[in-house]
Amino acid sequence: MKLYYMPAACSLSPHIVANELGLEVEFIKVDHNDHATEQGRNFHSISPHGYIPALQLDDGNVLWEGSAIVQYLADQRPERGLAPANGTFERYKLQEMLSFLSTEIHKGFIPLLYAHLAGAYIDVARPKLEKRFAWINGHLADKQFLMGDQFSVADAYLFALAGWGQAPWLKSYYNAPIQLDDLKNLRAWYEGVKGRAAVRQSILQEGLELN
Ligand SMILES: N[C@@H](CCC(=O)N[C@@H](CS)C(=O)NCC(=O)O)C(=O)O
Repeated sequence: MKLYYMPAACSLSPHIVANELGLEVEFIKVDHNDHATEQGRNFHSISPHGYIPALQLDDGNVLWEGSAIVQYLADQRPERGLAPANGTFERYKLQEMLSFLSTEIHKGFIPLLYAHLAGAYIDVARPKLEKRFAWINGHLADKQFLMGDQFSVADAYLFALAGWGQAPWLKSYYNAPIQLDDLKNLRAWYEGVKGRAAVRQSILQEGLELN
């Protein structure tokens, strides 16, 4: 399998999941500006929307949308428990969380990431994002991970996003003007996830400096 990524982007989520599972995946960097792969291929010929992540299977089929990709990867090693079994209520709760992260957090960041263009829209977008993060902070009050006491693909996704406004090692890539320092549960969760071997491995593989 091949996973197409851009450093420090949302594709860090499937990158972490692949490493957590020890899957054989080739990680291929895509240039943010011209959308060329490391091998000089036009990424649009692989994924029609031109955004990462994209997962190319060995039979040539391509999956895009991070939420689908992480579930596909988790289902390759179901015994590792990164996603509950398909069809169970717990799986729907995971999908609910992935959808929340995708639409409310991931896309909620966009105006802040383009703060210089967003103008007054920041005043609407920032409190919404802060409210969503405050909910996550409360949700983490009595659990170690987003879905309970076990690390899941949702933690990998949130980890990729939560650093955008915070982590010093991401500032040159994604620097959103949002202050999450007071969210103690979120911070503790973030540090815990950052300490995982597969997470550190993924960060380093993307060429990011971890500090
Ligand atoms: N709906 C997609 C969105 C992915 C996305 O927003 N990717 C961004 C990076 S986080 C990207 O590739 N941006 C570069 C571009 O659109 O050219 C998903 O959830 O996977």
